[in-house]
Amino acid sequence: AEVYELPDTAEFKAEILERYPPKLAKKRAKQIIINKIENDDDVPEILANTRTIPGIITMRGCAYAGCKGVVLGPTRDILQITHGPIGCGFYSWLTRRNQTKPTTESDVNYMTYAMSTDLQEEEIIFGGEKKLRAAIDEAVALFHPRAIGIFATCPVGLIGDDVHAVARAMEEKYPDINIFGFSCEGYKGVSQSAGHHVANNKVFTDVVGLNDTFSKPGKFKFNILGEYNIGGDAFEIERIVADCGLSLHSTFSGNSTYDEFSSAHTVDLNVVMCHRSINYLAEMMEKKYGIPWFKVNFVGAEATSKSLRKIAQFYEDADLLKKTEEVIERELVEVEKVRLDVKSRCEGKTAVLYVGGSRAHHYQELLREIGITILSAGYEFAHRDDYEGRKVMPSIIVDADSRNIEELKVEADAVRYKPRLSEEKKASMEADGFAFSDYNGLMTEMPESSLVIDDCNHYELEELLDRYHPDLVCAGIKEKYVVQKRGIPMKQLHSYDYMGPFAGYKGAINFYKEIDRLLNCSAFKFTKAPWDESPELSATYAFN
Ligand code: CFM
Ligand code: HCA
Repeated sequence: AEVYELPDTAEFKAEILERYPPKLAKKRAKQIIINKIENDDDVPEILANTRTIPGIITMRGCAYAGCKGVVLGPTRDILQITHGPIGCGFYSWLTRRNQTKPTTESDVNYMTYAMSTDLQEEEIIFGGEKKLRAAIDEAVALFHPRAIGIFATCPVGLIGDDVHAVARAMEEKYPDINIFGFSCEGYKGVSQSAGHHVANNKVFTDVVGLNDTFSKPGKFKFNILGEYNIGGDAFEIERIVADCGLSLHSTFSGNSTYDEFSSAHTVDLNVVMCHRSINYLAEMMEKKYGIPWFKVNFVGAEATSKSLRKIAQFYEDADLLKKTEEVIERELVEVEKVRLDVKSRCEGKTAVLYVGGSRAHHYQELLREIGITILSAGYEFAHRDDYEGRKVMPSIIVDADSRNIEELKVEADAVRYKPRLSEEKKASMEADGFAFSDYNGLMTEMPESSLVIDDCNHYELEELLDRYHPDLVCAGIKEKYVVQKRGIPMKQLHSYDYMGPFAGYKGAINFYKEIDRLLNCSAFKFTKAPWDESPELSATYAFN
């Protein structure tokens, strides 16, 4: 890893903690970590995936967001009904910028609708199941969908509506429609992360495996798990893998359809892009259907090439390997031209990143490619394995908010689903150096003495900006204007600020150019924060 000694990190940490009440300080002390990489990628332990202390301005979202917005949201022909007050459905209405492209076989697209039961006080008092049944009747009459997902919000859980009972009853009424509910009340767990898990479990039990016949042309069939087509990322990945000669069956869930999900068990391989949101499904599909999986990363030009090579190596096919190398060589010509040009203007600049559960790590690759140093980074809701890497890898299936795969009783059906790779074959591939569990965490790849901050809050972010003056901040919409008003360019790594794709080769080019524009735009230097001009606007913290 790169060596960059961020100065006075211990003092900085102590100053932050000093101003917190003792209990909070004790907790945050375990979540603000000064990075240190010892032998064999051993990094310090970090506290993650725990409750945010109430009153803190967190960057996190809720379980409903993780389930409905993140995992199910990007699939176009599962009709999705938010059971709750209208705000939840409204605020998750395409704000994530997950895109889709209906095809001639499947021209249905419900994604542009925000469907909700719009609960009112009356239902909060007397129950909302009747209104949910009516909403399903109405949706069926209007659209006659193949599948309907129902998403529970906080008040629904509090009043005790049973979305699963409603789903079962309505499925009896409409036997040709697959209707399933998600107990993804916002308060479940501590963040979006619990919602991912709820979504994975239900998609696995109620959708995957239902269709043995749907298939796509081509050899080398595989699924990409954890790619959500934000700003068109999946379109770019689809382009590249098709050029290599691979047959992408289903993306969970960017640019996807119900047929692709229900037949996803028919492929040879799953690759996992965002491990945090979908590792559960990869594990369960391996267990039940014998489909091997490994991690890939299509963010960053080098990472993309590495991932393509690994997929090609998995199939052990000479033509595929040759074609893959040709695609890499062809694509890198333009990438390198732009990269070197941009690097000449960005080299030596610094950045901090606080994003979700995998991008704070993935995007470091792209920034490093243009010579930018990462001073600090952290996730909103990742777990320890996402930070510390393979050291804590086994925890992924028995973590805090999991009903683990044993409980789901996914006994392998050895007759119908023969493992794609025999134990012996897998072992011999591993002996030859093929790493199925090649898994690095964010900390193992960050500079020595950089600051790793879990569930970073607005107070800490502002202190950090004052102290270390990074040239660039990467985070989400809640952070954007606080940062830009200070005259620091800010790039949203969730929605990409109306741009994209940023994945794959064309994505890398888009990203380099955008960061170049941001870092070398003089407008930011003329910005004066409103609270500097009118001191009465500056925040006074309760614990001052
Ligand atoms: Fe995975 Fe995501 Fe992320 Fe995520 Fe998210 Fe997202 Fe994210 Mo926003 S699934 S963990 S829950 S890569 S929505 S596409 S950008 S926080 S880093
Ligand atoms: C979510 C979705 C989100 C929010 C982005 C942001 C996304 O977690 O509810 O805070 O800017 O990517 O759209 O992560």
